[in-house]
Amino acid sequence: MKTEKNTHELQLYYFDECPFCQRVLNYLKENPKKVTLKNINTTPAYKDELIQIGGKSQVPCLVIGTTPMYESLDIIKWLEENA
Ligand SMILES: N[C@@H](CCC(=O)N[C@@H](CS)C(=O)NCC(=O)O)C(=O)O
Repeated sequence: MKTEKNTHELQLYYFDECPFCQRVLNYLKENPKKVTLKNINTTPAYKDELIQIGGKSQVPCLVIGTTPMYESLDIIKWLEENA
């Protein structure tokens, strides 16, 4: 159940060819949220950023404030409940 609304900035690291990323992007298309999209293939600096934040380049990764969350289904569930 939704209790408090998230106040952190949200950033989604992804790349287009990743089916797990598409799962999250499709969810966002149908449920627009204030999330900054960062394509790690078209902007290599975003990949470096992602590795700095979470220590790996796995996508999709939702960064909530400064905290990385991996796993597409967990990300969608979190967005449903908090964003
Ligand atoms: N179970 C994960 C799978 C994520 C995944 O396998 N992502 C691939 C791209 S499609 C990846 O980032 N591989 C590179 C890595 O793990 O560093 C999810 O549902 O998000």
